[in-house]
Parts: sequence; C-alpha cells; structure tokens
Amino acid sequence: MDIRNTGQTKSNDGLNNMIYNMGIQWTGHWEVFSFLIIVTAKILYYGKQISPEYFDAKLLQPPVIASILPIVAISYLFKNKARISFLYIMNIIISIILFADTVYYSYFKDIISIAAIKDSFLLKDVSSSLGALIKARDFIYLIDIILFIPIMKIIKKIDRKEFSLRFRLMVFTLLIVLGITFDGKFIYAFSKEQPLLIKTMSNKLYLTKVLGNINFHVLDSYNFINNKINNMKDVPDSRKNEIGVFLANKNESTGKNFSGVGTGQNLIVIQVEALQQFVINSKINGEEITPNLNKWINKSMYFDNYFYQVAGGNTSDAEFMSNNSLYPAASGSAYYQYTGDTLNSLPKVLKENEYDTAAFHGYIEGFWNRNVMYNTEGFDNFYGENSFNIDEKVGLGLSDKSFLNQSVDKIKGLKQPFYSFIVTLSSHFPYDDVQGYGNFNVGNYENTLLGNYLKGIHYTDAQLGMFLDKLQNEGLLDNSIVVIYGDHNAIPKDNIEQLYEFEGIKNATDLQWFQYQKVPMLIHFPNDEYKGVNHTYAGQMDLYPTLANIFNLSNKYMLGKDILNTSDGKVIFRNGSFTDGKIFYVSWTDTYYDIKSGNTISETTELKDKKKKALEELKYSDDILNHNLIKTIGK
Ligand code: GP9
Ligand code: MN
Repeated sequence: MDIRNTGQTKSNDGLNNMIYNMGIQWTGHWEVFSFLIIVTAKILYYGKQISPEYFDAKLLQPPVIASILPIVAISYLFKNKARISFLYIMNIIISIILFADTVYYSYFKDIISIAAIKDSFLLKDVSSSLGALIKARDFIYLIDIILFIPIMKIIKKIDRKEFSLRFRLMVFTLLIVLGITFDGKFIYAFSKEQPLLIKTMSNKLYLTKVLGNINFHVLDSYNFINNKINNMKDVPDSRKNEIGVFLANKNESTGKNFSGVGTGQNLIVIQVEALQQFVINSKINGEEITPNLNKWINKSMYFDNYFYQVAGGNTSDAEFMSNNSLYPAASGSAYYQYTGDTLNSLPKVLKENEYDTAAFHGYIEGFWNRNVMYNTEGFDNFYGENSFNIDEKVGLGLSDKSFLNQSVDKIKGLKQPFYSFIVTLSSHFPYDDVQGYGNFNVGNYENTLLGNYLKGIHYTDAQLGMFLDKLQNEGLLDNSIVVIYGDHNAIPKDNIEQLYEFEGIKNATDLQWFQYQKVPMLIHFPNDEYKGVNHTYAGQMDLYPTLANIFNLSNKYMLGKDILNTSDGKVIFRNGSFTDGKIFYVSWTDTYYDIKSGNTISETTELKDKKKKALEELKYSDDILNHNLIKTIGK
C-alpha cells in the first residue's frame, strides 16, 4: 500500500514520506539490500575458506557488516541509477579482491598486502603455477556479477521514484556513523586483545579471520599510506651527509683479527626459535637441557654475552638485524614496513660474491611477510611451508626434526659456495606440544611454562645435533662456517618469576632481568678452529659486521660492530636502553646500573652523553630505513 495517499494532514506527509522512503516499500532500496547480502555472503564464504576450523559466522558477521556499511552509505550520495552502478562496481572490486586473495591464499596461506603487490614478487613466485592454483569454485565470487548484467538492464528501465537529496544525505550520515562506530569498536577491541598485531601485521591471516577481508585491506592500506606520508618529507642533504660520515666512521675502525678467514666458505646460519642463554650448560634433574649445543659450543667460537635486540617484529626483527645490521622499526615490524627499501643485506652481498643464497623456514610463507622481505633482502630462494613435505607436526607446524632433515637435502643441492639461512619453529611459545617434544623429565617444573619450554628446547637441541652431525657426515662442515643463535626470549615478563626461581634469584632488579635477555651465539669453523669463549658484550646487530670481517665483505652500511675486533661492549636496545659492557642503562626507569656490583649509579655527563648517542644511533637507523638512504648514500 502506498501510505502517502491516505489523505492524512500535511504535517504527517513528511513523516509518511520518510517511512515510505526508509523502506516499507523496500524495493526502493533493492540494490542496497542485494549488495549488503551478497557481499556479506561472499566475505563470510571467503572467511570459511581460509579458516575452516575456526570459522564462526556469528562472530565474523558483525565486523563484516560493519565494514560494508560505509560503502553502502556512500552509495546514497548517488541518485538511483548511479547508485546501482556504484554498488555494482564496488561488488566487482570486492569480488576481484576476494578472488585474488583466494588464489594467493591457496599458495601462500596468507592475504595479499599492498606492499606485496608493490614489490611485485607475485609474478616471480606464483605465475608459473597460477593455472594450477585457480580452482573452479573460486569463480563463485564472480557469478552474480555476470547474472546482474541482464537483471540490471531490466531494472534500470523501471521508473523508480528518486529519493530526495535530504533523505539521501540523512541515510548516508546515519549509515556512515553506524558503520564507522561499530567497525571502530571491533577494531579497537581487537587492538586491545592483540596490541601489536595491527601495526606489525605479523599474522595477516589471523587478522582477516577475526575482522574480515575488507577490514584487513583497509587497515593494510591505512598502514601503507601512513608510512608513506610519514616518510615523505625529504631528508636534507646536510643530514644525508651527516649519516654518511657517521657510517664511514663507524666502520673504519675494524681491525684485522680473523679477517677473511672464511672467504669463499659456505655459510650456514641457524636462527633458533626462543633459544635463551640460561639453558646452555645447565641441567635439570641431573640432565643437560641442551647437550648438543653444549657440545658444539665447546668446538666453536662462543659468545656468552650476546643479547637479542628485537622489538615489535620479534622473530623477524632478529632475522632483519642479523642480515642487515640495522635496528628494527621504531614501531611495527621492519619486515612489513621496509620491503620497498634498497638494503645491503648479507644475502645480497654474498650473492655479489657468487654465492647461492636460500632461506629455509617450514611455516606459512607470508608469516612475518617473509615471502616479500626475503626477496628485498636478495635471497635467491625461499623454501617455506610449500617446499616441504608436512609429514610431522610439532607445535606451530612442521617439526624441526622433519624440517631440518629435509633441509639437509635441499642444502646439498645448492651450488657452492652457498649461504643458507635457516629459521626453526618447534620451540615456539607456549610450548604446549609436550607430546611432540618427547620425554624429557623436568621434575618439579612439569606442567609449567618453564618446564614445557625446557622440553621444547631440549627437543630442538636434539634436532640441531642431528642436523649438524648430518652436515658433518656429508662433508659439508669441512668448508662451511656455521652460526647458531637464539631469536628472542622464551619466558615472557609475565612468567619471569618461574625463571628467577629456577635460577635461584630473589628480588630481581631490571639489571638482572636484562642479564636474562641473552641468547647464545656460536660460530663454528671447519676443523673446530678458533674455538673459545668471547665475553664481549654484543648483540644481534653485530652478527653481520662480524661475518663481513670473516668473509671479507664490505661493511659500508652497518650500525653494529665486528665483535672480533673490538673491546667495546656497546649494545643498544630499541627502547633506548643500552649497555657498554660495564654499565647498563634501563630506559623505562631512567636508571643506570653498574654491572659488576649490580648497584644503581647516578648519571654523569659521560653517561648522559652515551644515552644521547644511543638515541641518535637509533634515529640514524630510522632515517636510513624510512627514507631509503642506502640507495643514495655512498653511491
Ligand atoms: C613463525 C615464527 C614465529 O614463522 O617465526 O614468530 P614469533 O611469534 O616467534 O615472532
Ligand atoms: Mn620467534
């Protein structure tokens, strides 16, 4: 019934008109409802594809609808016919994105980001198998678009009453406010639950599972544009020169100890998940926790005051520093933000020296954006989850046992000299796959986070031992240098009391906390040459300069130090804390500690200057990365 013709008073007419417009005759908004229903259905279908185990339509629906509402709102800015076209085009765009995401997911188990498209690795990795990746059912996203062509033709011909501009503006405002408020609420709740995820984008898949595909792409675009705007300001030439001079001074002091002793040898670097220093040469219930690492440490150059320096990028920051000797991003992750930079990475420089370079990690390629960043860093190949037979799972994914075993075969196939960068996985927080880790008696620590970690790291230690023995039996260790280090801590601050109890520490200070943020680092040379312990305070920033000295590589763009040619114990952390090997400055309390006595000390002009220099160094690194300065400096 047309309620406008019931002969009511004039004042009621406006109201009636509105009710009419609002949709009692809902066909007036048919295109809007169809759009809302179809696009929601498509995004939910996509959500189910990428998350069959955890998919819950009830949970995903609200953020998905909230993310579509602003598009619907905008459609009301257009008149009838244009609105149909606008929504149709939006449907096409969203459908193409979902289609592309689905195809991408079937290979990378991840979602496409702008940085990934921009760095156009897609062609390199996927194009050869693109045909095989597209399945008939992926076209489901496009079916309605084709069906709508004749439907639209007919419907556009039907004469529909135009909504008044006032009405359209009203609906626009209402929907945009509703959409943004609700969507903002979901995103805010998520950012509370996972504070770093939106900035670091470490797990794009999870984000999409929880917030829906549109929200992911909006956040990704926001991050991308935000970074671009922040970095748009050009760096004045004077600053560029200053950074150039800083870098030159930094690297000229390198001495000659061990210079070039590894020239032309293969390099195998193993970054071990959550390997902390305290487990080394330590026992539980009379048994060594890491018997294999202990054995190899005795045959290697061992660094026992080596700190992890990771920030928001966690594992990926450890990779980034070790391969670039630049600090992690001030916020977020370098592996997400700096994929477009020209870097002077270890693999790139080794490649210039005729090395075959490859990264190995038996997990989702897109995690931590590795599939993009390894390309930027110049690795020839990345053997990710798709390159391994996932025949045994421990913890997050492929077991270290199977991963390292399969990696030996791949390494054997590399052209020598090679650089293999290997990242393990099984000993990952929360270490709850105790069954997978096997039997290791942790006594009183049974069923605790620490106890489970000890089981996990004991398991990984056994696999590392097996791996190194295999390499040795293959004769590969006769001409290879092996580096092993931990990526970051295993026991988070929340559970640190368990670690202090294990270590017999009472009333720990921040200095003591820092002393437990060490990770082991060893460099093994052929024939166990150069074995011994180096006590210099150092960190992950220092690996590349140290290797550059050993392998005789140029060291122009490094902010770390060559540990073998310095007695300077400087280690700077991303939050501004630092040590020089004698004192420790803790930034969050603005306190200096004397390392030997453990006491706090007051600030001197010299210390104040060191504090300032530490921040300056971080700023140099940020400027280099934010403004892509390696591309121009020193060239
Ligand atoms: C997975 C992995 C984990 O690929 O490297 O990263 P983390 O959670 O330890 O930073
Ligand atoms: Mn890690």
